[in-house]
Amino acid sequence: MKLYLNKTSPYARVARVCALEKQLGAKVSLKWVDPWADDAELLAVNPNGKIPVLVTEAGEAISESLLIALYLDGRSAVGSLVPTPDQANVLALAGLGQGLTDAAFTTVISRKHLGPDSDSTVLGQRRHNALSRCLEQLEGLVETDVMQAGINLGQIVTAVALSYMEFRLPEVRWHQQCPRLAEWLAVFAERASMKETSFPAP
Ligand SMILES: N[C@@H](CCC(=O)N[C@@H](CS)C(=O)NCC(=O)O)C(=O)O
Repeated sequence: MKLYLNKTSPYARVARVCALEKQLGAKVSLKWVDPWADDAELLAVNPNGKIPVLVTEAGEAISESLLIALYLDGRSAVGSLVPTPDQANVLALAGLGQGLTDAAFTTVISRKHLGPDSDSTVLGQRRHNALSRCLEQLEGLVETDVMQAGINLGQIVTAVALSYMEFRLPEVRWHQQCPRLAEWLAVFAERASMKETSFPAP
């Protein structure tokens, strides 16, 4: 299998953490690409031009981080990342974490391409409000089974989203607003899969 990725994409990091947690690291070769450079090889496997993309051994190109995660989950016998009977809780948490990533990533990209004023547009305000609401809900979930049980996809997506905010939006002081979540992330970030895929120093 071949994973197209870069070092700063939260979506690509989710795919990579899943591969490592499923002990598939040796079976997934990493193809580093710049998704913003219209790389011909990337466009050949994903006309959408985005990472991550996982090309399977049979040559099927799967895009979208959560779909890649589900595919990888079925590729090894190591404990499922979407375990039953908690499937619904895990998927709900994964959706919440993905929403946080989307709001954070779009904020970063809008600032970069449209300038800092993009924060005060209607869409910028909506992103800001979405970030606050997602963080508040996650803070309320910290003590629940889905956050505390053995590793699952929801935890991975959430941890990567929070870590991405530390990396790209350090001015959002979510650690103070969400102390239990900050503690939870500190423990989760000690996992080998998280350390191996850490974002570069800003
Ligand atoms: N929903 C997608 C989002 C993927 C995405 O937006 N990737 C970014 C990098 S973080 C990208 O490749 N952007 C390039 C572009 O938008 O042209 C997923 O979950 O994989």
